[in-house]
Amino acid sequence: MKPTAFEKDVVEGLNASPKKLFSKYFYDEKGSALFQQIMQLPEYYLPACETAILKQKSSELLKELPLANYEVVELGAGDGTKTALFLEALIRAGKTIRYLPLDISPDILEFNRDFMKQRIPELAVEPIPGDYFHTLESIKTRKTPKIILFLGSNIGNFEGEKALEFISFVKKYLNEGDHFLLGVDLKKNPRTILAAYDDAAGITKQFNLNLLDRINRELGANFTPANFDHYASYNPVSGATTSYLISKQAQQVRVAGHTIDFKAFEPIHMEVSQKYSLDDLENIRENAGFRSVQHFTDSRDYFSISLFVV
Ligand code: AVI
Repeated sequence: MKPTAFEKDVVEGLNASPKKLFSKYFYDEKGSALFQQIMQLPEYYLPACETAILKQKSSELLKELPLANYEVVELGAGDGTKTALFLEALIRAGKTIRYLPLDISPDILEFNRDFMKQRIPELAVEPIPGDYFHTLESIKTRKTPKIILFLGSNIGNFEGEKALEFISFVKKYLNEGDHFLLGVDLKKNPRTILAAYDDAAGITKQFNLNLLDRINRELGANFTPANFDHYASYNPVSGATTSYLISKQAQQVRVAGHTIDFKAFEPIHMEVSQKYSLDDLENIRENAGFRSVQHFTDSRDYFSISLFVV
């Protein structure tokens, strides 16, 4: 039988040097529940900052969105709870909107639709399941002006040049006068950032180790998660927060018929969570070919919702 993409990525990643797993595989049922816990952690400031911006800066943001009609397309929409604040502000300003949440998970889209029906009954919701690439293609020919949302610092999990590639890719689906609203975590005190990815309760550690459990469950591997430690680092020059699992000892693990050798203290690269400065975002604007970008930040300038205009 042909190996799944998950099996192929895991086997290739563990045979690479340095070893690597993809953070997109964190989100099985247990991993998604752990991520919900992370979002409640005192150290993980990101969701509270983004919510504060949506609450406090909506009227400023709306001044930049002059039309009466919009389709609001949300990439990786999730449960939509934060987005509701933005959608409500648009409706309060008298705009007619249709909300198109895009997500890989049909379950979360169902939750999102039910949540919106309760919270904003007059809102037209059209969920689109699938990955970004295929679902953006499916809305390409729509004529109503678009606002594309990509919130939650999800752009931070695109490594290196991939973030700019993705933003340039999204831009291809936008016409003159359309907008792209990007939620980005900003460079700040390195200790604040590091604490967000190395919480005292150890939930982020469990979140990383859960991927080893998932590989055990789904690929019949025999990882002993307790033989690995979680290590997060932040590079204040590049703005990259990088998470690793470190093998505590020399060990062998069987994964899908392959034997993987670990040396003592050998790392597995798990995730990058990139942080940006406003200058970095200006460079992205220029390189992706947007006309302008305006930043809406929280009171501590921890996080930005940046509005890119085509
Ligand atoms: C989903 N993403 C934006 C989170 C982040 O901050 O990079 C995932 C995460 N990883 C560890 N904590 C949270």
